Amino acid sequence: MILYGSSMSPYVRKVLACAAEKGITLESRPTGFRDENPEFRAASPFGKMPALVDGDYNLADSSAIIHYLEAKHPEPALIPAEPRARGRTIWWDEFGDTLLMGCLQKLFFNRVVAPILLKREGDPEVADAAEKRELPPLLSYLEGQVPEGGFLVGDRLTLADVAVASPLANLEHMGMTVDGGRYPRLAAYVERILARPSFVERLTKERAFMQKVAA
Ligand SMILES: N[C@@H](CCC(=O)N[C@@H](CS)C(=O)NCC(=O)O)C(=O)O
Repeated sequence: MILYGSSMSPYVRKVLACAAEKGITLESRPTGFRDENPEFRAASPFGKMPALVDGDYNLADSSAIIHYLEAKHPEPALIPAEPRARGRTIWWDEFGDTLLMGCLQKLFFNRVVAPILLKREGDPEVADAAEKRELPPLLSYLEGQVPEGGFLVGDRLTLADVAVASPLANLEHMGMTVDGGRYPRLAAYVERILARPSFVERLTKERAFMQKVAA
């Protein structure tokens, strides 16, 4: 199976980490922002990453892809079957994709993607306003929800943990961290999830990439 997209995108990183947790090998084919690669475009009708190609089957959208992988390779399960646990897991996936990403992409686009990757001006005011006004309530909510040890849903890793930790990995690429003084549980939780082998290899490559492009 081929996965198009750069893991600098939290959506792509989420799929790669879920696949790694399930022991699925995905051939990662990095694409740039609004990439015109025809195979990628055929798999992603609106040009958004990630997109999956599995033989003659194409699928875009990180959550759709993860549900597909889960159905194809049920074990280990990342989406619990028990109704309440499943509902919560999907809530966290949605929280990561819309609320957290809705805020963080304003920071990442204007501070990294536009000025460093696209070589055009970002809008620092949009990024600053998102950091000041939108991010703190999201982090405070998470601080009250994440466990001291363990996982967001049940007693093992699920899509919920991957979906929440993946966007927060981009903070480091902007020279930021989850402030351990203000959000101690969250800082420890994110560090714990991102230290899993399913994230580590990818994050190491991303750090090297950031060092290269920001030099
Ligand atoms: N809901 C989609 C969102 C994908 C998405 O917005 N990806 C961004 C990168 S982080 C993208 O490709 N943006 C390009 C564009 O909007 O044209 C998913 O979960 O995969």
